[in-house]
Amino acid sequence: MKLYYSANSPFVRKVTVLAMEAGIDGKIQRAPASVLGPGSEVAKDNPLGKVPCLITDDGQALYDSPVICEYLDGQLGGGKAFPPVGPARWAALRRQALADGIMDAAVLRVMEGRRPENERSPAAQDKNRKVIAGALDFLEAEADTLGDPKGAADIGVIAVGCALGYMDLRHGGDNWRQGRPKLAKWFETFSQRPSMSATVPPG
Ligand SMILES: N[C@@H](CCC(=O)N[C@@H](CS)C(=O)NCC(=O)O)C(=O)O
Repeated sequence: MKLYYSANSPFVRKVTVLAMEAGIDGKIQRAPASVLGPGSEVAKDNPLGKVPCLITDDGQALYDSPVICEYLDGQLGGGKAFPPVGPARWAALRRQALADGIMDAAVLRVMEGRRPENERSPAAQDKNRKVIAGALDFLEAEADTLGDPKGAADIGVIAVGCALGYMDLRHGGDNWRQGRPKLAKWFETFSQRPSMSATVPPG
């Protein structure tokens, strides 16, 4: 299998953490994609021009990260990270969606900050900040349900860990831990999992 990646992408990190937790990371070769978007090399396989994109051994291109994670877990990893149909599954998928939403808004803030100053939208930045803050508040409120940060990790908590890691990487100035002590404590221990410490983004 081949995984198109960029080193700091939180979505790529989510895929790698899941693969490590499942013990199948060694089956994945990595292809750096430094240029993204239309016309890029990855766009030949993923018309959206985004990473992560996984090319399976039978030549199928899979995207986006939730699809890749479900493939790796279900096809090769023994199905530990995606619970079977039932309440635990919907809770894990909903939590992944929430964490992916934090990542989306956090990435948009980075992209916006790279635009020429006269093209930036303070309203868009403000909206993305509020989206992130609201989602983090929600996670703080449900922090007691995140489970043992040293125990089994489903796709929901893996995604939350990667979203928080990306906040530290790109938006440290937000001080997301402030006012969110339970989430901060959970993340402190979750970050120490070998899959998390091995995938700290270089920045
Ligand atoms: N929903 C996608 C989001 C992936 C994404 O936004 N990737 C970013 C890198 S962090 C990207 O490739 N951006 C390139 C672009 O938007 O042109 C997923 O879960 O994989």
